[in-house]
Amino acid sequence: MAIDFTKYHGLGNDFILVDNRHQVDPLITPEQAVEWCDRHFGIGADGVIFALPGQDDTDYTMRIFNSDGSEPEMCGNGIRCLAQFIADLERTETGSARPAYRIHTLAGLMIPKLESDGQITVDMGLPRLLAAEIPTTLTAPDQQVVDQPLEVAGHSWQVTCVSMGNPHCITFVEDVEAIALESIGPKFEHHSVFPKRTNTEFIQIVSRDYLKMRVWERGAGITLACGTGACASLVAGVLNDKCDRAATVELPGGCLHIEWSAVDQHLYMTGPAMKVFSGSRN
Ligand code: ZDP
Repeated sequence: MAIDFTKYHGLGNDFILVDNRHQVDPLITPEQAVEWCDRHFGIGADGVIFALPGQDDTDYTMRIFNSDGSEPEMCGNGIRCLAQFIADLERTETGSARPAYRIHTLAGLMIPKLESDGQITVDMGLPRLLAAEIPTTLTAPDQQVVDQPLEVAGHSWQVTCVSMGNPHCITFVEDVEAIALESIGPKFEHHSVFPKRTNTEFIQIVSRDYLKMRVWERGAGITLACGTGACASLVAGVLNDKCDRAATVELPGGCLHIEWSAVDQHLYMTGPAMKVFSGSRN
């Protein structure tokens, strides 16, 4: 049976969106997701995202398969794409779309809001900072990992770990362009101190409200942007007193605005989500 899909991207972090609103199980398997994501033999994407029926008082549920078939808890650029996808579906079906959605994810409740300028702001909830919550064995389960040494590829890196529902390991560097991401990224991802593997961000502090970031994603490799990674990196910057609670994060695919609210301690991420094309695939 052919399955309809639509491709979206958030700053070049690209996803295949599937309308799964009438069934609680994803319409394709993780193995099929690997094939669909292949850039030469498939459709090409960093992941496949399903818009599923809501649960626990939410409008919809989001699930995502990475391009290697693993399932992350959350996806920041992906949830903006999901919100735009649902709004586009609702507009086609009823002529109008709601301004905000309550989305259930494996990382808890997320609330994307469609702004009048076309951008999408997502309430990404609270960051988790304890080692057990990342998870990492770098320190005791009830301690935070802030500016701690980690030996990777014969070099000692100072790392800070933050979970946005999914794990992130952040390192501040003088020059992000000088990092050999393709060779060093997998060594962080698969390091034995990260039992669920980790996303890895290298951050250059340009000023207290402007960060440059390059990312190696768990299960997807080098991507042009990572929303949860941008949020985690801003939190790491604040914990290390390197940046303010609101900043622009520049990624290879463009900029996100990230704010760690002093009022509710939630992360708010603002950025675009663009439709690329629709198709169907067996
Ligand atoms: O945690 C993981 O396994 C990530 N690969 C999930 C995807 C994160 C994403 N890039 C984001 O924007 O947060 C989609």
